[in-house]
Amino acid sequence: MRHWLAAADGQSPWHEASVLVLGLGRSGVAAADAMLSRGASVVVVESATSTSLTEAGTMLEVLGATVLMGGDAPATLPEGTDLVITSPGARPSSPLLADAARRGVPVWGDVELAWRLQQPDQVVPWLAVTGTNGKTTTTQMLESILTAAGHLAAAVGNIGRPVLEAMADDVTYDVYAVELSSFQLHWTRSIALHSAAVLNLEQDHLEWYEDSADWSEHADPMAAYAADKARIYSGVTHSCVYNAEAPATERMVEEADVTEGARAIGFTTGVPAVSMLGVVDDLLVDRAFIPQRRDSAIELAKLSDVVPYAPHNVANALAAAALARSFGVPPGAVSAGLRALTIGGHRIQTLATVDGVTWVDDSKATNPHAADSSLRAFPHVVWVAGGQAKNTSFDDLVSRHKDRLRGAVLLGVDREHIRAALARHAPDVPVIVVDSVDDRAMDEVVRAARTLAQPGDTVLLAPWCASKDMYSGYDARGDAFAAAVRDLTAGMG
Ligand code: UMA
Repeated sequence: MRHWLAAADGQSPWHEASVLVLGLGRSGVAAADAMLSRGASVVVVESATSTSLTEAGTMLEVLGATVLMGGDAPATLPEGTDLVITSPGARPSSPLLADAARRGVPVWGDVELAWRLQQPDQVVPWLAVTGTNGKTTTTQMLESILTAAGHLAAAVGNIGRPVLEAMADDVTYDVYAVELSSFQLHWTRSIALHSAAVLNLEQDHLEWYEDSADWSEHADPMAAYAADKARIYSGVTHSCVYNAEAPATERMVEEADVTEGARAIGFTTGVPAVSMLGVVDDLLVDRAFIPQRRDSAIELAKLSDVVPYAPHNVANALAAAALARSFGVPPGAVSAGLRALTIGGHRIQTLATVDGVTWVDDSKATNPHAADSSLRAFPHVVWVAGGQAKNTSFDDLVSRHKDRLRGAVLLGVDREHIRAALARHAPDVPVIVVDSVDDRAMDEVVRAARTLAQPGDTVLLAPWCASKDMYSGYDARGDAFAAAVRDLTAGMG
């Protein structure tokens, strides 16, 4: 291993390094490109094959990489590998990463590489967001607020655009709004961000962590997942933003090794204490970033500026505002930024109200906590759920929401798990299980939901589960739901 790698940065002699990049997705391509442009010798390994992967591989070969795909992908590290840069989806127990661990070869994620490469001469402040739910929305809100304040900001990370890609842009950004997943945080080593927020901590992605006993100091998958989330606070220089209504996030701040002088800033959908942002009457207020915080607060925005309005979105807006205020954004930019934002589809999106029944697409609710937030927003619900449950448990939330359920329609590979939880905790709620898995399944789901709904009810697609058992992603699932609702309601109303 190169002796300089432990402290490597943008000025290190990368031309001496042999780097293996695992995965040819968006992060892998950005990482390979960054390493090639600095003169490193790069091997890219990709276990899958497809036309788009072949195209990406060919492009990197032209730039000088060796690309090993499909059947050519090795299960052990090529001799002489100094460093592995992994894609977030690759699990620590995958053969190459396990081999790297055995041989003591460092493994970083693309986020760690980006952090190091911008040191020490092109440092753009990072305001980062993690949490089980709301990350993408909060990052979008943050970017919008920063833009409203006149900053040149880029929304990067898990939101879809690797930080390395933005670093290669022709412009130099004032600040990055960075969404970080637990997978990305797992492979960080040296990050010390300007400010960071953990929005909440609930069960998700436990399949990634199911063998954590083999590669982490936490044998319990949930503890390993939480420990990765908590890494975001490591070394923070300005503000560690936590959810005052989620004690696990506050504990992460208490236990974090931050830079001296960094502050803990809470957010709450109730009245804020000192050093918090919160809600008073119909206003979002700041009692943290003003000199008079002991006895007063200032207005940042109105509740009606938060679109779509739902309690968890108010929490997201407060977290985004806290990060922006930590960066010095003036109060007026918070309301302007929130108002300017158009949130992506499939997030509590109202599709239609016909014959008194409202149809809502929250296909993005892919885990129990997101489904919980979604269900909370409506008093009487015909709940459409199912897909891949990712080892999460349905019991708590089913019993919490049983009184608001008019009925449930279940689909997807783990539908029987949800049916069993409903039978245990809400035996009086009528349930229709759709066994079809083809293109017409969603039509059946929507027709079934209509038979259960009464005027005033909401039919809510909040699946609790990932979608890949039946669809290419949550967006395709939401589109199928919206199309089926359109077909059903076309002649009604
Ligand atoms: N691969 C291997 N070997 C392995 C594992 C993976 O060769 O052992 C290959 C796969 O075949 C694939 C490639 O690696 O072709 C890339 O895999 P990837 O999905 O990990 O990475 P990217 O395409 O670079 O996308 C990643 C994030 N994906 C995941 O975390 C799974 C994207 O988040 C992110 O937007 C992107 O980087 C840019 O930062 C997506 C996501 O689903 C949206 N994130 C999860 C979530 O939000 O819940 C965490």
